[in-house]
Amino acid sequence: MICYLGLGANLGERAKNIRVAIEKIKNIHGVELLRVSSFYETAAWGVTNQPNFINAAVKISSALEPLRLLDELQKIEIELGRVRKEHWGARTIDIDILLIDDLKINCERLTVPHKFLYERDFVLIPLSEILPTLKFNLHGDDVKKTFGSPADFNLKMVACVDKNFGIGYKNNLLFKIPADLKNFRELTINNVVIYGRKTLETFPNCQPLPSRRNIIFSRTMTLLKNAEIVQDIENLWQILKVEEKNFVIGGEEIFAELLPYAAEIFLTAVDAEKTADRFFPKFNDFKLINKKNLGGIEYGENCRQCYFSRR
Ligand code: A4P
Ligand code: MG
Repeated sequence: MICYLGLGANLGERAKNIRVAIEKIKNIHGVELLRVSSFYETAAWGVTNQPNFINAAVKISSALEPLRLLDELQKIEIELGRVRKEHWGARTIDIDILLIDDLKINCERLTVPHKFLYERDFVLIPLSEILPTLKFNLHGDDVKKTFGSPADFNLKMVACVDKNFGIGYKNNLLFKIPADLKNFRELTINNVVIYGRKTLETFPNCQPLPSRRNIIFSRTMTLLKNAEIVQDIENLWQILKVEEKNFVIGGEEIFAELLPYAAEIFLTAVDAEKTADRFFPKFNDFKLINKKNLGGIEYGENCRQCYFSRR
């Protein structure tokens, strides 16, 4: 089932609460996070004598029964709320189920579509960003885009894949095609490259890539010259800059972790089949914008750079 969730926070580190809640949603067994909206600063709706909210929406696919999904989301609210409760004495995150496919549910614990969905701009504006076909009317409420969403970083993914989306075998890339490497360099040079420790180990002398800001995911490494190390995704969001171009370059786990937050994919598709043990994750929510032949001697016309962007 495809579900859309609305998130809101008006106490504590509001944007962080929402980012952490989104990571927790991503980690629910049976749930796959597909897409995250921008974050919006919104005036309190209903009971108005309270601080402004940050609101956002996410798209997930869920294998859980709706009430089980609600259970899991409420657990996350409690986890985040309880921590905050000690400091602030109030709940700091609200997660609502907005839509589940075309289902209509009306039971004691759950109403879907959410009963006030069409009455609140703080829900409609983020939701319509990730569900462009939504039909709705706005009410002129105070809702302003703000920074703080992982979507602000417009993450770009770059990989070279075979016919089966294989990217690597035994800790090595499947392909080292000069035309593709040149293309990779042109894309990433003077920009940011984000990757995992195992990818670092495939580079010459295990050294960061020159003339680029290197950000490496590692739980064991703490220091490396010409690189910044991040332990987790929240750590990554804190050091990225919206004005930089941020390229995610591998490997499999890092692609899978960051795909829901990505805006663009540059895939070099090689018309060949290789033995692989690492793959680029499946992606649906992107559309092919253009294809160009990269040429080169080895694969000639069968090596194409395909550029995808969010639908
Ligand atoms: N429930 C029924 N349907 C749903 C659904 N589709 N999704 C039940 C989630 N829960 C649903 O919710 C109360 C009960 O609603 C749950 O036990 C569940 O079984 P809650 O989250 O415990 O309490 P709440 O959030 O205070 O109540 P409610 O009615 O969900 O309030 P809302 O609608 O969430 O409104 N202004 C701005 N700018 N931004 C906001 O995010 N949020 C609220 C809270 C008010 N004003 C706001 C915002
Ligand atoms: Mg609620």
